[in-house]
Amino acid sequence: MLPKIQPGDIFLTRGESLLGRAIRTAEALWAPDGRAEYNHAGFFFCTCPGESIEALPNGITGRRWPEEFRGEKILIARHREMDPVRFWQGLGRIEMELGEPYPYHRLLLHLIKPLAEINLLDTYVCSEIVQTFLFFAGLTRDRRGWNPDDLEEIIWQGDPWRIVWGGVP
Ligand SMILES: [Ca+2]
Repeated sequence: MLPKIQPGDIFLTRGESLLGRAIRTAEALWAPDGRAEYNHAGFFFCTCPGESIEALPNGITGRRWPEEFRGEKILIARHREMDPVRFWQGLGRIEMELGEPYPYHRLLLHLIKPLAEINLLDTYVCSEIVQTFLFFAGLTRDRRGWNPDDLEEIIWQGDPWRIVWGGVP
């Protein structure tokens, strides 16, 4: 049974492309547990049908849940304090990024994690889109560049995060 998505739910996905595998390998180098399950992140902005906002290879755009996620391992999580006001505050900032190209150069910075904590151009890889959304929603104060594994580690710490769904749709 697939979950009912709420605006502001965030997700992590695992892709088997060469790039996805390369990202997980780089993440694992810096991971506290030495492994990385997911290489991509985004959030949902609408309930039914679920529509996402993500930094994808064709730019900052969206996909439709669950059709366009089929075959990908996904973990969906919800912050206890996400509400309509916070959601619109976060989305208001991310709307400025829609249609922007994918910042491939920042993937290189993420190879050396401390460098990824510097973001002079204000461009975002996938997990940084989620992080910026949460920052402007007032749900994190951390502005150092997160990768998808950082996000997973945060989610598994539990409250205020709760897993909504995990699996392969
Ligand atoms: Ca990990």
